[in-house]
Amino acid sequence: MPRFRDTDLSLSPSVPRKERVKDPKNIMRSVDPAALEMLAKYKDQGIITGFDRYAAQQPQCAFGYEGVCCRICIQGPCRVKGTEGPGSKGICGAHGYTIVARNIARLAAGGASAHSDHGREIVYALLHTAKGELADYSVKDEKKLRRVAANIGISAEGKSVNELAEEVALAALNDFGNITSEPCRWLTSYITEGRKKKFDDCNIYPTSIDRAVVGMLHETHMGVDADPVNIVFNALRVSLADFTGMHISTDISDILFGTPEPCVSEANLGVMKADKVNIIVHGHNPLLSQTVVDVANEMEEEAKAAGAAGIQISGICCTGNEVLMRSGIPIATNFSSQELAIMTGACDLMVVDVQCIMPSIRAVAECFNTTIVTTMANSKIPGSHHVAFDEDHAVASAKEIIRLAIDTFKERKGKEVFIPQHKNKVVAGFSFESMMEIFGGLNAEVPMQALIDEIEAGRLKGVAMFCGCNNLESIHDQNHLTIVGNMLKNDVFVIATGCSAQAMAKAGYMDPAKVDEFCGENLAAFIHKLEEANKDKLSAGLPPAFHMGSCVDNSRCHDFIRVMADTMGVDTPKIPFVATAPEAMSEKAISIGSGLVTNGIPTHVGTMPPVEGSPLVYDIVCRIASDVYGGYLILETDPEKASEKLLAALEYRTWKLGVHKAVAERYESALTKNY
Ligand code: BF8
Ligand code: SF4
Repeated sequence: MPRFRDTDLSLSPSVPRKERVKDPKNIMRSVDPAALEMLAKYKDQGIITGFDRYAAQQPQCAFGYEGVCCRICIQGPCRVKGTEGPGSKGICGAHGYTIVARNIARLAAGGASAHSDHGREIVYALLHTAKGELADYSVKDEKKLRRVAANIGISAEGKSVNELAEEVALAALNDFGNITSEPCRWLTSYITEGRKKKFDDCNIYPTSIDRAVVGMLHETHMGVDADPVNIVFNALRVSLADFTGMHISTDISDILFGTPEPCVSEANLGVMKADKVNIIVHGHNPLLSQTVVDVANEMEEEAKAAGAAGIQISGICCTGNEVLMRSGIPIATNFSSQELAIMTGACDLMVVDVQCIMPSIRAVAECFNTTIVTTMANSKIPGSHHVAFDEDHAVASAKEIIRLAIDTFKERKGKEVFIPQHKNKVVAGFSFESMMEIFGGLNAEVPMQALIDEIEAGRLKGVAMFCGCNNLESIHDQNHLTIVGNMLKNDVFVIATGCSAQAMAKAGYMDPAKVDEFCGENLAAFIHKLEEANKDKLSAGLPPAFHMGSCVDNSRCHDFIRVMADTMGVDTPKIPFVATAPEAMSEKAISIGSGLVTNGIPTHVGTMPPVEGSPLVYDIVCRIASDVYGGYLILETDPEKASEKLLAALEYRTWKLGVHKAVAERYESALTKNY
């Protein structure tokens, strides 16, 4: 079955491998004006950042890049050299396709474990809160608690808030370690009937998150599964475990800290203030960062007594997204430029938890007046300050950290501060619930229908979800901004999470004033219609691209997909919805991407995952996956070409759905589902 009506669009990336890293020795690899200013200022001054290290690593090992390097046992590393002779296989005889499949499956397992373990921490916090053991937390969003309980089939009747919270927390924990053969509850509660049948038929339901990850590590151990088709399709079970962990993380975080609502903020290094105590929260877990934000107000006077004008908190990576969504805390920057925030000289303290924290921040901090504070037992950096974050005394831990920041600020006097004056206004906070409330302004009964009407009338081309990281294989932020620009201009409704959302926020794509500049006529008209219908509630207006949160909040996008499919009366592989991770970097991006594919979504990745070493595996993820699940990967490193392919995938789905709808109407029959 063709994926695109335009059959000239190939499955292969348009840029040959050797030409993908443009100008490899040039460290000015960004389109973010703040990052460029900072890189220019410190060029050749001996401060080494990821931009220098990227250049130094070029050219990177071709075996690893293509996925044909195996280090799974210590006879290795084995590299697949050529197609014939003893060197064409690993020492154990593993074929290139086995090696590629095992490597990619293990990446997905790593991603699922990161998302899910983060979720588990939050679930324990809810459990202990519900039992009255954590004085510093409470159920902030009782409505969400009740909604989640209802979604997963727990009756709230006659139960106090804490009793219900305890039951929900225990149900979540069960999804991590369930010992029966029942599939994960958080998964089955949030997918379409069509997907339930598909996952059952294909036998890829995870019964518990931990079991799925352990099972995949076992399957890919030396001398176990050699069948690439089996490995790749079983890796999809891990991606569904990842889905489960993400959804648990989002749901429980909302219960503890509140479901996000539209809020106004700013993004880029210009949000830092030279005269204030600047604290940057970085990582992923909101348990600490939200507490730091909550108590910072109380500490303003202490900061002023130290000579500061106050306390300025800003965020990097997904912890930044979490506190932006719930408390309007500005974004300092995203993944690739994290060290540059320290190089402003104004960052008094950077507090980190888990994931996507470059170990190099400590070395960079040594050249500036910055204290790095690690907080988690499983995430330390040699030489940095460690404040063991203690949920039993969250407020005390947060105060200790803020006091450290104030002490560091006192030592800043007389030292150079250089904050690139670039920032943009941001309207964020679009949880799935608030999106539906906004769409409800146009159609109160079936909010999603408001969007579907636009698509069916041909005014909008569909929805594009942006997610994932930065990866210096592309120019920092360039893929994100090129593709979002093309989607908006072509009247595609855009939702975004993670560092992708942060790239857009920094560049003004989340500023309501830019709707007419960035969006095609029809999309701009739709956004203005939504603004008009919600004008009593939304004083700040609506942006061109909608920020739906952190990476675990891709679960909010999955809710969007499910409700869109249910409202359209078809399963997810038929809806005009595409996803893109324009600059994917982390293992989590692999698990998110494969979860989207399993959920029936064409998913573009703009930096190459290590699959090119096996044409068979490449074909499975880009083509065969589609025949089984309806979703597939589009691997394309050129952002212009990628935009074309994404638009073509949307066009194909809309066209196909339109044809079948017309037939159903003409013959007064049910809509066919067999395509
Ligand atoms: O979890 S987008 S670089 S920060 S992995 Fe990391 Fe990638 Fe950013 Fe958020 Ni997601
Ligand atoms: Fe080499 Fe096989 Fe060991 Fe991999 S598992 S390192 S291919 S011997």
